[in-house]
Amino acid sequence: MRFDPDLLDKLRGAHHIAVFTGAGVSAESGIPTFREAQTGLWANFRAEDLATPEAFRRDPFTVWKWYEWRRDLMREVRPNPAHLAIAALEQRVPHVTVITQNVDGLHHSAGSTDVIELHGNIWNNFCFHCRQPGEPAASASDVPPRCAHCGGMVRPGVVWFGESLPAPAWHRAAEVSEHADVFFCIGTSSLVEPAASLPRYAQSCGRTVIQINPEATLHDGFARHVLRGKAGHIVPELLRAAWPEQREGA
Ligand code: BJW
Ligand code: ZN
Repeated sequence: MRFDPDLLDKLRGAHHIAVFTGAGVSAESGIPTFREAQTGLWANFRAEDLATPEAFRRDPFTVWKWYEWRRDLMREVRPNPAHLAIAALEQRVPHVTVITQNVDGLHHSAGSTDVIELHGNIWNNFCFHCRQPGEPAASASDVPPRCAHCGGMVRPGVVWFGESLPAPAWHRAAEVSEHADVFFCIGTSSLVEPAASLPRYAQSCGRTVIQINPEATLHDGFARHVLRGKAGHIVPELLRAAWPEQREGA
């Protein structure tokens, strides 16, 4: 694959790179994305029946079972070449910040050291009633466990529709988007706000936005460079093209 020489120069000269990721980055690890018509996590459900506080209030058992099913799916998955290449950027660029919408923890597993989780982490739990952290999800249970403090039901540690994003994570993501020299936007449909506003914001602050996705998205218009294809192929290729002298994984 041939890349624009301006893009390669920009990467080599960057002091700080932001990498904004969505479900597409984990697709090649075997985790279904959300919105693909046949195979997506919501192919047979409506998001509002599973990923809202109202859904949990109405039917905590179904919501909990859906998250336990997803945790089972994720227990065996490994980071793919896209996660690994993003982590390897840290050997080439002084500062790399991953801003992820994903809840699977795979950027950490791949070795990225500065990861902002905008939508939480599926392996954490907290009390739906008093918000005290619960036991992390080590072993599966069919029903939501009870909170040790107040007896309320424990829920997964993710951000549902209608809930605010964790304030420290959101403020830091905005700050990084404002200042990073290069802003990658990888594997997200860019439909969910407020996260989807970050590429727009980075572009309005004069940052170089690079979009990587096999499909067209709403944010292609904000990108200086649109690279069409799978993240697991394009991200490692891009690193090899920008830093040909450095070995893979180093
Ligand atoms: C590949 C690939 C490969 C495939 N390589 N690419 C206007 C302004 C502000 C807010 C709103 C608004 N209108 C509505 C709202 C509210 C709402 C919202 O955005 N709704 C939209 C549906 C319109 N937002 C919220 O409620 C947020 N909170 C909020 O706004 O707080 C303020 C507030 C408070 C009180 C009242 C009202 C407002 C919270 C949003 C939380 C989202 N949570 C979820 C679930 C997390 C838990 C869980 O995992 O179960 O987060 S929803 C789901 O979507 C998940 C994802 O992180 C998120 C984004 O999805 P993503 O990653 O983009 O995945 P897909 O499947 O959509 O796309 C995959 C992409 O990958 C595709 O493009 C493929 O082509 C590509 N791909 N293979 C590279 N190999
Ligand atoms: Zn509690």
